[in-house]
Amino acid sequence: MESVRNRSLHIFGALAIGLTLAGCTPSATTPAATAPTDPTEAPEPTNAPDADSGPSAEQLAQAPTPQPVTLTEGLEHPWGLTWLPDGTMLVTERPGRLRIIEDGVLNPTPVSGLPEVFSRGQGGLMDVSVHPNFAENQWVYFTYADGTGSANRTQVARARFDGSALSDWQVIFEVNRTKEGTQHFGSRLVWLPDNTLLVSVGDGGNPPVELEGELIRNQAQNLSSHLGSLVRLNDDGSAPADNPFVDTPNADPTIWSYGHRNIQGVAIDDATGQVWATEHGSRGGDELNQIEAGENYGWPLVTHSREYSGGEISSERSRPGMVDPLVVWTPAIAPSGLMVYQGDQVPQWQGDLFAGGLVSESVQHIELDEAGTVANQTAIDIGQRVREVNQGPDGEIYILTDESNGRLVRLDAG
Ligand SMILES: [Ca+2]
Repeated sequence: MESVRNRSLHIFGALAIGLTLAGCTPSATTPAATAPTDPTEAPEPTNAPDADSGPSAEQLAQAPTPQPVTLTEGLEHPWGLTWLPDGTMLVTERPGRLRIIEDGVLNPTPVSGLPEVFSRGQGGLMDVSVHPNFAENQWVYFTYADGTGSANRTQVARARFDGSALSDWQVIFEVNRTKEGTQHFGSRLVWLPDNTLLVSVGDGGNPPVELEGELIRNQAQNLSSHLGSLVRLNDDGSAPADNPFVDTPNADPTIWSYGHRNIQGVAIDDATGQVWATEHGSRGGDELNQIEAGENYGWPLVTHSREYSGGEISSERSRPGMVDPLVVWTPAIAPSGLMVYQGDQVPQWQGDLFAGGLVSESVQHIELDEAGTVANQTAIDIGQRVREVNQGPDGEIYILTDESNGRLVRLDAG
């Protein structure tokens, strides 16, 4: 089963290039563009039990219906979620706290040892991720906004965690441009199998925010700028020697892909090695992308989204040499948090994507067919803004809701 998916996804990579060159738009070829994003309009699950006879065992086995179960609350705008090798959860809160959850119980005392972060608007403490070799080195990694309202940037730091406190805080990466305002910091952290680290960085903000005499969003096409990119780092923050632009004049060697507006969902399929990312559009035009090293994802030259005022950002939806999204969400779901299901509990979900939505207050369950195209998309109503979706070491799906009284929710196969 996995080997079939493996092959089909690799084949799809070639097909996707063909589609790009042919100028096909994903909104015309996938059901995503018409999928309802308002949770009140979510359709009945296609496997809804028949009222008279009830579902057969076979029907239930084919398509379980995900059910959200709240485990705990009292988290202030929780943002990122990770696990220590012993199963303990670590959760960030955007104002700048790290919290511990053990056996579903929130420890009332925040972890000590974090610096002050720039916590305004979309900025603050964002993602957290445990080093793959945590048992040997005790490193925990963070992304956060640093600076002031007139000059701020996304940073990555690591610190050693002894189970109750952080020490030896080290800033290992900072975005090489400062910006004003409180928008578009990114920022997710995901480890690749070779123990390099992917970090998403936002484009810096909406008009009228400018940098170097033009709209700051244009930085997403500037290979010397981290803004609007996905960077790949060694675990000490240095640039891996096999990054795609290490030999490109004037390009920053940490950049892995670019032309992104603001990625807040990144996931890797361990079975195939495929990296996936969701990014916010402006008004509509949110995207799901298959990420490949060295590729340009178009922003702001090519986009399905419009200015918040309604005007065009670009007349172009696709361009040769730029990668088209696999899914476009219009109206916007405001995607944040992404995972590839790799658990044992529900074999039918293997390789499926689960994408959180802030505005949609839902999790989008995206099923891929054997050819790697989107076969079906279902909105799972959560009823609160969804910031993070992540798979636990127990194979379960966990969700954080972006509220002042935010929740940890588990998605059970009902
Ligand atoms: Ca794009």
